[in-house]
Amino acid sequence: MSSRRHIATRRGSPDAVRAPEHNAVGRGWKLCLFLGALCAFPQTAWAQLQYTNSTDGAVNESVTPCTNPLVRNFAVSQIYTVADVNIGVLMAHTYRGDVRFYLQSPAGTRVQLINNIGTTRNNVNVLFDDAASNPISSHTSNNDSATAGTTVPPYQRTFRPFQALSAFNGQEAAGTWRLEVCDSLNADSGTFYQSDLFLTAAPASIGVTKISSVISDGISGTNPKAIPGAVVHYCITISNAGPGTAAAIAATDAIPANMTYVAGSMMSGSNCGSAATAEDDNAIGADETDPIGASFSAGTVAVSRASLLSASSFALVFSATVN
Ligand SMILES: [Ca+2]
Ligand SMILES: [Ca+2]
Ligand SMILES: [Ca+2]
Ligand SMILES: [Ca+2]
Repeated sequence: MSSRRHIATRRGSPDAVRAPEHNAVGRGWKLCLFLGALCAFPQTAWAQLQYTNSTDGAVNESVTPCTNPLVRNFAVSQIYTVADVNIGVLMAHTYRGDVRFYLQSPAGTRVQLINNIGTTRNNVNVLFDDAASNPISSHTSNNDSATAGTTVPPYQRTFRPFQALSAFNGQEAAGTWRLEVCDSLNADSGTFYQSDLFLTAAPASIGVTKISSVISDGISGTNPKAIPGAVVHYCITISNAGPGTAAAIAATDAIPANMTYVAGSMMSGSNCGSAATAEDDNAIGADETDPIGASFSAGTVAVSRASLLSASSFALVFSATVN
């Protein structure tokens, strides 16, 4: 197949009307993007997601010393980039000065939330938030409310944690987030009741471009035209400008009536020039998620990818002939 590129038509997204048409073939094409599915999660807003663990557990220096803490996990299955983290903890304890909490991200980053604060004061009913007015070190004069019947959120008080939760910002959310609760001093004990992890998802910003070029017409070797029988090469590039990771990307492109898709012509890659990974025409098998999937059915090319990091892109190329 010739690599000569006669005319390159760059087309806008998603309605393909920003750039003028430069050849007759391009005019017949529409880039049809189902935007609702193009970036299914997260959407364009800064969304806050809540994960709750309410499995009660005893906390004391015998059962949960800081060498063997009580562990409460939060399973995050969605794919997105973390922009902000808050966490609330509800527990009863007869001597808050015994207590330490740590939060660990799927990437292994650890942040200590409380470090033996409050001496003889009772219980913890606190939302930890970097944006709070006061640090947790100032929580020394009040007993918090915490019984098996206490409803949270909202949490009774809000403090900045012992270490900043911003250490997690920019990390990927998916995986297991781990809260550790421990008792570091003899005497006095308590019960963990509930924790709520609040993760703010950074949105993704998806862009699409489509390029076409007539690569052969069976007559002219140097200046092929879009005449019947001519082969036209197409490339769809999907990019994510961020700031967050995009998930569940799916785009479709309908082949117009005056064109015929060339069976088995799809290839994927990081850009139009390097797209060399064969994509079969069906929509089944491991090749659909490795990580780029593509298929042709009922006159429509479909391309998909489970996730796309910020500031990255991928491409699908294919061919069609003029009827
Ligand atoms: Ca104790
Ligand atoms: Ca396929
Ligand atoms: Ca396949
Ligand atoms: Ca593939």
